[in-house]
Amino acid sequence: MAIERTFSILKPDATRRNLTGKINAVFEENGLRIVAQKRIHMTETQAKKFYEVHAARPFYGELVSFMTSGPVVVQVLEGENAVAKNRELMGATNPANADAGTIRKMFAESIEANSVHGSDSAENAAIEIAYFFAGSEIVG
Ligand code: RTP
Ligand code: MG
Repeated sequence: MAIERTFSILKPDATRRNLTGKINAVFEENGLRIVAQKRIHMTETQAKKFYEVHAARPFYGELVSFMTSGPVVVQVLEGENAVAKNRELMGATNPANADAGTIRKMFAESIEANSVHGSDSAENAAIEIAYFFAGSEIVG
């Protein structure tokens, strides 16, 4: 498998509880390199567009409110099989169903405040990375 990049967000519940270092340590200890990172407060417009795919779902409004409720850390992670590797490290969306040792099992508060986002495909990773980062901000 070639070296790949994925897009990650440390969500407002993680920044609020000062967990960014602990979560980054999980990435780094498992072969993912943080090649871009910045702390931002997402605007409502940004969050709505980012989660547009979920616009028809009942949780969309709450999700947008949650993602704009505090700062987030947006990141580009690089490594072998990075998309799948990150999804594996994150664990299931609902922490109640997440495997032991995953980020969501260790840190998530609820199905919504679940600490991390990770792209679900290489195609979406490229779109999501370009949504938040200029090429010059990514240093591999
Ligand atoms: P993500 O996109 O954040 O990496 O998470 P995911 O693929 O595991 O979950 P997805 O189905 O794409 O849902 C996106 C985010 O919406 C929130 N959510 N809330 N209240 C609910 O039933 C519900 N379901 C999903 C979570 O924050 C989830 O990560
Ligand atoms: Mg998703």
